[in-house]
Amino acid sequence: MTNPLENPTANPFEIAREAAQLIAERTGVAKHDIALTLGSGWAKAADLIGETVASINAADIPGFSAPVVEGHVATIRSIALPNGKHALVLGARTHFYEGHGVRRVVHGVRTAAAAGASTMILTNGAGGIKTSWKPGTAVLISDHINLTAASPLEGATFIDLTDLYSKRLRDVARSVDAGLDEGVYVQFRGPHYETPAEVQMVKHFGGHLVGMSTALEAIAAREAGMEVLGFSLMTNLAAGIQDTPLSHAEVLGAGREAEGRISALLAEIITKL
Ligand code: 8IG
Repeated sequence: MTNPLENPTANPFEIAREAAQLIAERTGVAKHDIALTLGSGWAKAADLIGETVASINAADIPGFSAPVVEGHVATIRSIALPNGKHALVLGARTHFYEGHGVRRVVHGVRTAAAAGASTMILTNGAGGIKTSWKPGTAVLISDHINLTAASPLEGATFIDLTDLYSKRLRDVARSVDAGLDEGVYVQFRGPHYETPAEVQMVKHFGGHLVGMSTALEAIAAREAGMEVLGFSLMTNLAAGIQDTPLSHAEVLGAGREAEGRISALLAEIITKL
């Protein structure tokens, strides 16, 4: 099945509106307040934050497609939160390295905005550069460096990215866990991990986490007027910081180990939003 976003003359915001309308119909929830993208290690949060109202196969919604990475699920879930709000959990992240273009990468965020969400919570698994962080550490994203050489914005769309990762929301997160550290997330294109030299470059220009998602999505969320909260689960030390090779199995293992703890933390933060 071809994805409507592959048509270069299609309007991606129009497709996001269609997707949001179908989600509203299928879930029976007219407006969602908060949206979450749950990356490696964060999936359990969906079970903890509230009552699942509906679970939809993402591939049935315009513009979405099945995920390619093991450990990712291709469902869109509507969850009723204890405070009466509704959360939309996007379990079908499309990564830039898949090569389908930036429109596909940010479609979930645009759909969430069209569904009414004013808060976007972006989570991921990432490599860490600070040696004080051990695998399994959850880190607040304070800012990003976008090394993809791409942008979700098209044309002369000049968007301010000061305070992109909302200071207000980071403070809310720290009111739940005062020990939460924060760092600058650096998005590489991937899918290869970095060389040790690239990791040293990142370290010198002020990055603390390396990954393959989130920055492009955060930009699209800001364009849509959403407030962004970002979290990385550090699953591994970045290449050359740890002296052993990186493996996807190691990443998945650290995610499984940390999953219960960080998902409970995220669920508690959501009650305060
Ligand atoms: I999980 O070390 C995870 N994702 N680029 N580098 C990059 N992405 C990652 C890493 C990492 N760990």
